[in-house]
Amino acid sequence: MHRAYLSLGSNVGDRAEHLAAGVALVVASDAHRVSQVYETEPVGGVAQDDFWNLVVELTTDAGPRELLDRCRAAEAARGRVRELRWGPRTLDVDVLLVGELTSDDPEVVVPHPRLYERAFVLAPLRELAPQLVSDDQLDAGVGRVVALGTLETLR
Ligand code: PH2
Ligand code: MG
Ligand code: MG
Repeated sequence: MHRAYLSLGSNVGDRAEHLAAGVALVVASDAHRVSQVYETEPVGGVAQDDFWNLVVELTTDAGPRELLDRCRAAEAARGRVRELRWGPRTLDVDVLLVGELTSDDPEVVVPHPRLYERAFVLAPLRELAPQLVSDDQLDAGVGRVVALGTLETLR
């Protein structure tokens, strides 16, 4: 068993419903914890609406490939079409960390290569795992983020 962390984001349609459905699909039957929802400024890509982002921690035996399959199934279930890189999306789910494992599979690089660049990942990750994100790392993350509360209170 290891602790794995996934990042979920949505900026099209009913963001709370996309995130809630996404969480249910990616956790499968694994024990898990969910961060608050953060309203976040889009980083990169085209001008687009603000995202809602959160991070899920899984206690799991699943490896990077199996987690990637779950991410893709959740995205497909929310009607995501492959679009512009970094463009608007109903649901994006990315594998951030899988315990101490590393993966150089080009489809699922672990740790996520941009994990420490982005406040929309660092703020919810630090909420669940403060030991993984220092003050300086959080300060270096790009983009405005505002905690909105738990997903349940937003639905
Ligand atoms: N995802 C991206 C690119 N930019 N910006 C925010 N705020 N939130 C995201 O989830 C996000 C992004 C690529 O997946
Ligand atoms: Mg992404
Ligand atoms: Mg993605």
